[in-house]
Amino acid sequence: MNSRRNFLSGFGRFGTIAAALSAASVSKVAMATLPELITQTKPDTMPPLVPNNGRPYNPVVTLNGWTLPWRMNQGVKEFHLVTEPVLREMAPGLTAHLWGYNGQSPGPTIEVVEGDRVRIFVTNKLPEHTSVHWHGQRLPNGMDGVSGLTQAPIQPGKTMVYEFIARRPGTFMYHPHADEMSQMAMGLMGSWVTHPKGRHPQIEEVDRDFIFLLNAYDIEPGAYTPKVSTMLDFNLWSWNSRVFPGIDPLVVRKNDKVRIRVGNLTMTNHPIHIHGHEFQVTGTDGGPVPRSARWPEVTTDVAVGQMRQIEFIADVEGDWAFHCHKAHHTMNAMGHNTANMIGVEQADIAKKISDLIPDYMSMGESGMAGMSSMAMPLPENTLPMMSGVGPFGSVDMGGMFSVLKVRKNQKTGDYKDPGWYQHPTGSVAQEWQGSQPDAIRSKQAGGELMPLAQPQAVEVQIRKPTGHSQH
Ligand SMILES: [Cu+2]
Repeated sequence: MNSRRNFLSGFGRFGTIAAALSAASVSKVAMATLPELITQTKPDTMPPLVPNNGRPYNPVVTLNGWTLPWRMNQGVKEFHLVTEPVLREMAPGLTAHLWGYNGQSPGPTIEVVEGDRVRIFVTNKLPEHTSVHWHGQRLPNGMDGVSGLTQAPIQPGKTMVYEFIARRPGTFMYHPHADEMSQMAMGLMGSWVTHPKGRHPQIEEVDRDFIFLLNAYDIEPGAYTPKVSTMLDFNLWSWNSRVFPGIDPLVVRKNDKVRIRVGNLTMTNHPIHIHGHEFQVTGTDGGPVPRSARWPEVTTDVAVGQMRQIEFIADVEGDWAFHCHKAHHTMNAMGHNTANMIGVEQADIAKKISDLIPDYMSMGESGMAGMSSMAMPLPENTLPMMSGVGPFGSVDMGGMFSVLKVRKNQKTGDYKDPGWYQHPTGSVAQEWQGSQPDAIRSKQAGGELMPLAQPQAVEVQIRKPTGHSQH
């Protein structure tokens, strides 16, 4: 109750009113105190939360996140979410001022079991009203969380209660349905998993089950707070409000059956791509995909407002890239709005400019790869466009990029980073040491199959001007 009193005091006389109102409305429903407010400030991937009551299930691992503990109250699972301003380290060197739930953006993952009765208290510590929409759930209309349409908004300082039965097993998310443009651009969102209550014909048991949300921010180099009016030109493409190299690897044991659940709350689609393995899309936020409707893929597009759950057997050891396939989405803020300088000789001009600006550095004369290894002066709180150092040098990546680490010696249930993959001798691409053969060039333009059409000779008759024939 202490933390609750503290935040209410922040609202001055308004807080006193809010406290009186929320206490009255809560006691009718819960007939008890609010569930303890549990917060998390670290951006680390927390170990899966093994349930200690209710129906058993195999918990998920939230990438750079955590699962919200609950309390059982007469057979009802009670959760307490609090919306509040948070500090989120998106990668070492960049901390964003975001809005989140329980100390983090995204908020904690909520995990329940099909058939569970769920009661969620939502306390609003934001400076404006909010609501929570439970994306994908079957629930009474009045629990759907659309501010103004199905409920009054949750005013600052107030707590409202949602209650429904988690009817469908699957992959879901939650987010505000009030001033969405600002609140989602500020990072208010979270994941939700409803586990099947027993064996389900379309849902397989897996060894490792990961979940994260795709989100995006527009934070000017040197700034801390995202611009909320940006519609398309975001400069930080993130997974659970982290960007590479700040995104943890997905660590699995060789031959594990792996499920990865991805939801998209950005303003554009993301083709999510994995190396070295093919997968099937086994479910969406609409439910499990019937087996007869699944096909193999190595990339699946996750459109705006969609969730995809992919599954595969991780049967090849290695450090496999796992990323969004849009090249701009694996870059950080400094990559935006830079001119293409490929092929532009800059030596002379760089010298002239550096007489005026000593720190000046010419950029991108032979592509932008050099950017990742340059020690370039950056504005404070700003990441280089791309970075991350692997065992062979710079990875030249940022944004929506991580690594699937498959190891035969990884212990069951161990998610610790095993370090870089030790490649068997002779299995790494290497420099060709022989001589370079001459290039064989075709003697004529066009191939043999379809030679170029020969232009017809046109006879041109020139009529000389008449009347001056003796020129
Ligand atoms: Cu993308």
